[in-house]
This record gives sequence, C-alpha cells and structure tokens, in this order.
Amino acid sequence: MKLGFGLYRHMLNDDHYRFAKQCGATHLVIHMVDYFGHQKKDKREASQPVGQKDGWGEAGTGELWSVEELANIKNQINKHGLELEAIENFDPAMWHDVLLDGPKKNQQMETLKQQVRNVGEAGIPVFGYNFSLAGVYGRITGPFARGEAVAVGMDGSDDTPVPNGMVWNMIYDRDAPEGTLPAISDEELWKRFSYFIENIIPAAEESGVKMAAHPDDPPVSRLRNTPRLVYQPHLYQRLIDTKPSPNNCLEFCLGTLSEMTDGDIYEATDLYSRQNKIAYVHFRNVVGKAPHYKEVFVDEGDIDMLKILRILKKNSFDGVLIPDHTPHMTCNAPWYAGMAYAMGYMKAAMQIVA
Ligand SMILES: [Mn+2]
Repeated sequence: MKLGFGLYRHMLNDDHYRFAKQCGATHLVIHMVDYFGHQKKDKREASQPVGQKDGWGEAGTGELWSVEELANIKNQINKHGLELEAIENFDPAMWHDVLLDGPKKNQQMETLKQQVRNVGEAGIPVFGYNFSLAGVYGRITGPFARGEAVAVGMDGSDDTPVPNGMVWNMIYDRDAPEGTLPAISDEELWKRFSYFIENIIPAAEESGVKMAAHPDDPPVSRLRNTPRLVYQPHLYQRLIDTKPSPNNCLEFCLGTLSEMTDGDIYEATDLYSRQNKIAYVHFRNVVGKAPHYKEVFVDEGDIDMLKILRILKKNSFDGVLIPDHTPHMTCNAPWYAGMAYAMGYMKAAMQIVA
C-alpha cells in the first residue's frame, strides 16, 4: 500500500508538491477541473465545495488536457520524488451530454476516449470519475468534528431540481433556456452509464488506464429529483458487472460507503479488494448515515480504520490511499493542518499494519 495525497487544480505547484512530500506522500492524485474558478480572492482557503444553489461554479471549456500538459505536470511532480497516480474527475464541459443523453453525446464520448488515451500516453495509470447528474450537492458545514473543527455534513436531502445548463453541480451553459432537468428513472441512468462504460473501457484497456468510479456523494437514492447510480455498497457490483474488465475499477471512498444505509463497510472492503477492483482509496471517516451524517477526523468516526487496512493487506491491495477530505483545524492554515494531521495518522497506521 502507498500513501498518497490529493491536490486541487490551483494547488498544482512546487510548494504543494513539497507539502505532500513533507506529509509522507509518495504518490499524488490530482484534479484538473478547477472547482474554485469563481473564488477569485483567496483560493488558499478553498476546501471541498459543499455545492449549494449556484453549484461549484463554471465548467471549463471542454478542451482536452493534452499529453504535453499532463506530461509537464507529471515531470514537475517527479522532480519532487513523487509519482502521479491518478487524475480525478472529468470536466462537466467534456461530458454533459453523455450524462444527460444530449445531442452531443457521441461526439463527447469520442472526447472522453481521447482524454483517457492522453492520460495513458502521459504515463498516468488511473482515471477517477463520478457518473452523476446532481453531483455533490446538498451538504452543510458546521463545527461537526472534535474540538468544534469545521467539517462537512448532511442534514436531510434536498429535492430542488437541477436547472438547465447545469450538471454535476457545475454550470456548462449560461444561456440554457429556463427550466429544469426532466425526471428520469434509475434504469435510464444505468442505460446512460452502460453506454459510457462500454465505450470508455476499450480505450482504457488500450491505454493501460484503470477507470475508477467514485460512489455518489452524498449517497442517497435520489437527489435534486435525479436518480443516483451507486448509493448502496452492492451497486458497486452492478457497476463492475456492467462491463467486466480489469480496467473497470473503483475509486473506493470509505466515507461515502460508510454513510450508506445498507451493508457493512468491512464486508464491502473485503468484497471489492478480493476482486482486485479497488484502484485507489479515499481514506476518511464519518459519523452517521445518509441523509444525516458528519465528516470527522480520521480517528474519531464510525469506521475502524486499522481494521480496514488489515482487510486491504489480507487481500494484497497495493494501491494508493489519500485522505480525500478532512475537517479544518483552527489555525492560520486550516486545510493544511487538517490534511497534515490525517497524513500523519495514515502513515503511522500503515506502518502498524504493514
Ligand atoms: Mn470521496
């Protein structure tokens, strides 16, 4: 197992690579989508967006991330003695019509395939994604973690429909006509997913890239009047079985899985690591179940994190763990302190279990 660290787009620079290395990371997972483009003044305090009415902001241009751009980032990361393990998330501008079954679906599918090929050519082994219409939405922040540390939670679901021009909680078309997304069934969502996975996996196989699916955060059966794909642990099996391939894998988010109302986090970890389906792990902890839960420090939640590591070790999991989210700590650098705390815990826990 390897200790990794996740960096948002605005953090892709030497100081953040140093910070990750100082925290004990050997591998990085990076976001190429800029969720904080609208936060012009102080991105340093940017954490995971909670995603309220206006969403996380504007989607990008939909242009491919080129092999050259990706390779340059990778080289810079390698100079710091780190490996680039994964890109996390497509830009909604690249695939809104794949998610929404819109008129540009086939064209955008070609873009996604080329994006995965570019990632493979740049020598990056994993691509994380989240097949979701509403995306991450409807969460709240408050002093939920130990010592009143500010963290994210959920207190009841929200059915406010998604406005036209928005998907995955980002705006891809400012000029979309008034109105909201039409309601669709679970089966329609799975049909759209099947189209995506059937088409992306051959490109991923050719390119040596593992596609890694994040479950729905928050994991509720419907959100904003849209169905959700993976909101219970067993739905991960359906996702895997939709397109059997060594490249059809999971971005295994412990926090989200623990928030699910069915199943058992240890059984799920055993089931999917035994199948060698876990590409990488979001190693974080929570208290409660959707739609009422709180994200907390890694050592104070419902999950016995050492037990998880022992299961992963038993099943010879050799991938990367990253902290995903953490509560903010009360100091001059709340996000950084929270992350450094999680990384220290993870490094020690991995040494104990190794
Ligand atoms: Mn996650």
